[in-house]
Amino acid sequence: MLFSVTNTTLRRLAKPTLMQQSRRAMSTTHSFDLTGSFETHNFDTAPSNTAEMTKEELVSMFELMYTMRRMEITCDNEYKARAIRGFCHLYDGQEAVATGIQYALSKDDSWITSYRCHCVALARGGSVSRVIGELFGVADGYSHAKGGSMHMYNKEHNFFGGAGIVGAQVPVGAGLAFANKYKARPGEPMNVALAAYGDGAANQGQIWEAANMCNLWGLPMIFCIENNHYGMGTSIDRHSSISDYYKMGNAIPGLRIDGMNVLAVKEGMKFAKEYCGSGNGPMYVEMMTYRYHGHSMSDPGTTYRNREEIEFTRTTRDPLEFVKTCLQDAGFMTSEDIKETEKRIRKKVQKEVLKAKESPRPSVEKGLVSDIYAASLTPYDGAYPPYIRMPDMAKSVYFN
Ligand SMILES: Cc1ncc(C[n+]2csc(CCOP(=O)(O)OP(=O)(O)O)c2C)c(N)n1
Ligand SMILES: [Mg+2]
Repeated sequence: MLFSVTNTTLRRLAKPTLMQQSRRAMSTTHSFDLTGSFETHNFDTAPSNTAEMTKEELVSMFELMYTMRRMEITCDNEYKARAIRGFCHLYDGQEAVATGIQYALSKDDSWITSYRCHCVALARGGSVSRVIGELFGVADGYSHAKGGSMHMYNKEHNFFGGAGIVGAQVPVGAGLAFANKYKARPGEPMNVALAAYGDGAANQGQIWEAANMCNLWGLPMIFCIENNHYGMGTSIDRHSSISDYYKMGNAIPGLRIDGMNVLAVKEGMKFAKEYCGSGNGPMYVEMMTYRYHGHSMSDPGTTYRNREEIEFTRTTRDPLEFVKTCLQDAGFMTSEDIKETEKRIRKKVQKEVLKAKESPRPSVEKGLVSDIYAASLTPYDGAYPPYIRMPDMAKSVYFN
C-alpha cells in the first residue's frame, strides 16, 4: 500500500530530459500520469489516471502550498519566541491534502476538520494575517481571538472548524451533509460535506454511528481520513487493528489516495464529490500523508519515530518538491521562476505576520464577550457576563 504510493511518487520525481523540456516550454496545459495513486474498495469505477492541468491552476496550487509551509514554519518560530501560547498543531508535510481538496470542492460544499486546522482555514479563503492573528490573539484573528489555534471557523467560507475533541467533528459533518441534502433542489447535484479526521480518530465509536446514519439516509458525506501514520506518539500498527482505512466504512465505498501528490488528491476528490453529490450516499477517503512536526508544539516528534524516517519522507515524498517537479516537467516554470515565487511568498508571509502583530487586541465589551452565551441577561443588562476567567487568576475580572 504505502510502498506502491512511495514508488509512484519517486518515479514522478524523476527530472524530464532537455528535449522534453523544450517541447513542453510553450504549452499552457499538461497531462499528468496518476497511475498507482489510487486504491478502491467496493467500487466498479475509479478516478481518472490522468490529470489535465492548466499552468494557471498548477502555479496557484504551488503558491498556496508554499504559503502554508511558510506559515507553519513561522508559527513554529513565533511559538518558540513565546509570541504564541497554548495548543498548536502544525500541518507541514500534509499541504497537498488541504490544497487538492480545496481545488476539487466548490465554495458551497461544507468542510469541517480537527484541531490541525490552520492550513484548511487558509485554503478555504483565510489570509495568513488572520490565521496567525488568531494565534496571537488579536481582534482581526480568523475567529476574532476567541478560538485560537484549534478553533478557526468561518461560516461564510463554509468552514465549520477546528474541533479540539478527537473525532467530534465527524457527527457534526454528518449534520452538515444532512443539511446539504435537505436544501438540494430535486434532480440537481447536492453540495457535499467533508469531515477530515486522523488515523488515530478513525476507530472512535461516534464515527461508526455517523457512518451508519449517513449510509442509511444516503447523505452526501465524505469521511476523509488524513493518515499521517501517528495518533500523537502512537503509530498505526500499535493503535489500530486495521491499517486499510479506506475499507473501514465496510459497505460504504472507499478510496485511498497518495496524499503527497496534490494532483491525485484533486482528481480523487473530484471523483468523490461527483459520487456523493449525485445521490449515491457517503464515501470513505484515505489520504496517505505524513506530518513533519511532532503532534503539537510540546512534542519534539522524534522519540517514537526516528530522524531517518522523517528525512526519508522529506527527500522522497515531499509534496512541495513533487509539485515543483511537475511545474518544471510541464514547462510551466523554470527553477529560477520557482525561486522568485518562493522569495515573493516568504516576503508576503513576513508582511502578513507584521500586520497581525500590529493589530489591536479585542476589547472586552465589543469583542471578547460579545458571543458568550448566558441563560439570563439580568442583572447585568446583557452588557457582559459577570465574570471573565483569565489564565492568570489574579487578572480575572469581576464586573459586579
Ligand atoms: C476524545 C479525545 N480523546 C483524546 C484526546 C487527546 N488527543 C488529542 S489529538 C490525539 C491524537 C489524534 O490523532 P489523529 O486522529 O491521528 O490526528 P493527527 O493529530 O495525527 O492529525 C489525542 C489522543 C482528545 N483531544 N479528545
Ligand atoms: Mg494521525
